[in-house]
Amino acid sequence: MALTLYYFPASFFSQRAFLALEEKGVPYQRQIISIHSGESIEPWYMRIQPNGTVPTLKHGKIIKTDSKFIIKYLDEITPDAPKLCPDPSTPGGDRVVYLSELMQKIVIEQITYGSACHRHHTHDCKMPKMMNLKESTSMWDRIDNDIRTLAAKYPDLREHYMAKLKTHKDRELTSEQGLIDSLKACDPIMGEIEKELEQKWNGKLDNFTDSDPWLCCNHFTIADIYLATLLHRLYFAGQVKRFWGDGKRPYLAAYYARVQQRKSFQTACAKATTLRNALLPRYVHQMRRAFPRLLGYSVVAVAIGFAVYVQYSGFPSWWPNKN
Ligand SMILES: N[C@@H](CCC(=O)N[C@@H](CS)C(=O)NCC(=O)O)C(=O)O
Repeated sequence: MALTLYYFPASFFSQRAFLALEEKGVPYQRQIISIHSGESIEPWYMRIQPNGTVPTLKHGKIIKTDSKFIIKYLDEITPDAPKLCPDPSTPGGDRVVYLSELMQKIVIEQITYGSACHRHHTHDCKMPKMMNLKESTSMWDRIDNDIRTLAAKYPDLREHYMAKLKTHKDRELTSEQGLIDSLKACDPIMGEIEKELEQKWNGKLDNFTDSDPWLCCNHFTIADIYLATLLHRLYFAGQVKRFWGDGKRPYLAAYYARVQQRKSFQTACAKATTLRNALLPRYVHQMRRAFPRLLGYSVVAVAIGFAVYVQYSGFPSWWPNKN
């Protein structure tokens, strides 16, 4: 049975699921859902993911939403592969649970949008310039208006649309204070991870081989998926200097350099976060959405052009019935 991942390449939580699929090496398909132009709130998508968020994994009739449950599900369907979520009673298994829950506490959406909108809190921010405060605010306002329209049009989905509006309102992703608070709360978590790596790697900061451990275990686990995607996002948000730049946390710096060599990371994170991947899906979706209207305009324009032509020059010779 085919696996399909609905995702957005630049989305943090999508990258977790994408990386897990690449780690597992199972065959699967991907379908981009543009979260910035309202594709994730289209009724067909809300019917499979009522939160209207990415990622979602479809496996035949089974639908898994939320990156954490997708990762757990991949363990279930690949019983012979190393576990991304090892049993907490196995060596390192308890640390996997503890550290992945710790990283879940970071409000990454606030750091992402906040950094893009308030660049004076960043250093060398890689987020597209058009994700500035004005553009981001008007983008979220536009999406919220679309949600209201869709809630009125699709009564069976109204409850989900209203819940979605509320989450958008509660988060206020573009708030500067929200960014400051989230960065502050992230710092001790990065400190704990640095300590964990120091104990695990014991002075080793380069020339890693396959036999060297990862964050908690000898193999790559969900804790590594969370850390790899987190460091990559902080790099994009221009937060390297704050958290591990200038020799501040050498193990985190070594970890990020090491994970960039990993093939799964290159596919799911590095190649996925190009400017093209961040912006193109939005335009493709907008064009697709506008297509019926553009087609309508074109038909009307051709009809008017033809009528004007007939008025001045008569029917063309190929016209079947000239009477
Ligand atoms: N807890 C969910 C979070 C999913 C989520 O918030 N995804 C973001 C993209 S990173 C999204 O779809 N945002 C669009 C929106 O909230 O409208 C998970 O782990 O998958």
